[in-house]
Amino acid sequence: TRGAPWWTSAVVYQVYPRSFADADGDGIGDLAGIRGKLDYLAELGVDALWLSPVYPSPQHDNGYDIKDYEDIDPVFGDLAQFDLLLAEAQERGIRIVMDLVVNHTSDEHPWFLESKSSLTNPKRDWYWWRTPNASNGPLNGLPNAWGSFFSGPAWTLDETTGEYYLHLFAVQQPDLNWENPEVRQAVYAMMNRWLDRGVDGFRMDVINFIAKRVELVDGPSPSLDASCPMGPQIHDYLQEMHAAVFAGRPGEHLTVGEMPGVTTADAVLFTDPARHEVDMIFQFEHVSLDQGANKFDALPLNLPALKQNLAHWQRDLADTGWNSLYLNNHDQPRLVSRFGNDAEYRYESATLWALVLHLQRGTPYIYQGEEIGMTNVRFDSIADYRDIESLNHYREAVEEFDRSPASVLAGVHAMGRDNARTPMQWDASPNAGFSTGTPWLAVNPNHTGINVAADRAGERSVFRFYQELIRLRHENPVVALGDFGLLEPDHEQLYAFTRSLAGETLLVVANAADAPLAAPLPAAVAAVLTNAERVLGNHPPQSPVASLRPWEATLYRLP
Ligand code: TEU
Repeated sequence: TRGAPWWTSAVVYQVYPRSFADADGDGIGDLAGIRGKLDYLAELGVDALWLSPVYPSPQHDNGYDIKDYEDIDPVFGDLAQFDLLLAEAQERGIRIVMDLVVNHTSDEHPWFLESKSSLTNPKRDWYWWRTPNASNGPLNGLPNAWGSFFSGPAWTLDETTGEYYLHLFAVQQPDLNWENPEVRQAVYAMMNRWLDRGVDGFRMDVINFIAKRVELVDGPSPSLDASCPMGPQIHDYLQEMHAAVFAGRPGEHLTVGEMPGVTTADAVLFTDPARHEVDMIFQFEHVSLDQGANKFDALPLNLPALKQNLAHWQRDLADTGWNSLYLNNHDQPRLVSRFGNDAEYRYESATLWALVLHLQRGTPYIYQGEEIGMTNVRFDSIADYRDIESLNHYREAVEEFDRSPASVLAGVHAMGRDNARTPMQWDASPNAGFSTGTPWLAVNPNHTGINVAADRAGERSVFRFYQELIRLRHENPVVALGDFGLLEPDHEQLYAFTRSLAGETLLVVANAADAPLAAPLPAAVAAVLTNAERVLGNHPPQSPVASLRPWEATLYRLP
């Protein structure tokens, strides 16, 4: 891997600060809490932390609604605390990647307060303002038919000036107008200040949405579901950002752009190093396969579809570009509940998906708690939930569409974002060792059995399995850079693939099902298994390999 950027052999760990560790006992996680867990993260072996937003915010969307890009929200600490965290992480060889949320600000950001104050304010054009639609058609005054991602229209009328502003997300998250060069320069200057402070990069929230298809904004447009708002000028913006922020700066910073709705062809353009846009993106195709009409409409997992989709990303970005690898984050259900069996085979299925993901080519992201196999939660009442997306969806579905509360709650159980946001389970004590106060979102009752202390003390440990995977990536160029080849793409329960580099080949063989996979294994897999050396697995070794046990996953090195 000599010459390749550091992140090609690295693993990133996502911290959701609100839910990670609470040092001051107010029930909300904080920077001091994260600092207290740096030794834990160093033991796990991760190379970088991505911190979900810690900037001052009214917290309508847990910090993705920022009112000051230059400071730390008092609920998390202050800039001095931040500098300490940065220094102590970097001392341990752990880099810090910040969340950059610049598609929108909070409606309490001074930029927006100025912008909305009058039609002639110098910052009026920093956001998307439109006059009410004159026709009395179905839009009923709305400038276009876009719906927001958090239910309801993407436009809200502001009384002060009688115009609508655009918000792809919550009413409290007005979209910045990147067509205005002043907006772009203000963002670049802010990014430069964080880099000067010493941070190692940015995860860029819905960054492809900063460029809007202006003809859709102003046209008799389809709803947002039918078409991605991303405009073609996105490439110009990202190249301009690169030149203004990263070019000429010493050190290698990591940039990962979150990009809903993009294809592999888009991704090649975004991540081609020669184009200087971003290092990698978070794509959404593989986490949309089990969603029906909307994201709360959960469908059963179709394994061939999932592995073919991920293989398609592996293939299309093999020569140019780079993949990120993730199966969950703060917006997605827990992977062991969604793709595995979080009851009877929790250890086996958590480690199977870990092996399958970490052995692909790209940079793996671990979401906090994934490394101990944390699961989804099922609160009995919608009153126990905090996520704005789930709450808005519930209200709309029950009150406007007359759906039964039980069926809507079932969707939230399966797909809601609070599944990922319950506090980190450190031990079996009443608040799971997360806080001495009352947690802002209740801990998952299963923390008495599923927690860091229990996992690490156990004979089988998800944490130790992740440690092994991280070590393998650090030490083996074939894991970081090898070519990917999917075997048996149509098989309903076998997930098998090879990685090869410079004459060395690794083989992953996994049975992603509760049922055993009876011998003989498909010929393509059986043939390469002969004489293979077992490197890592989640079941005791068997020799010769006969039928695969439930959720059995093994990594082999081929002779
Ligand atoms: O998410 C963008 C996004 O499109 C989705 O993942 C979103 O969370 C939603 O579930 C769509 O149905 C990013 C952040 O990751 C998310 O936490 C924020 O709420 C959102 O942007 C707005 O900033």
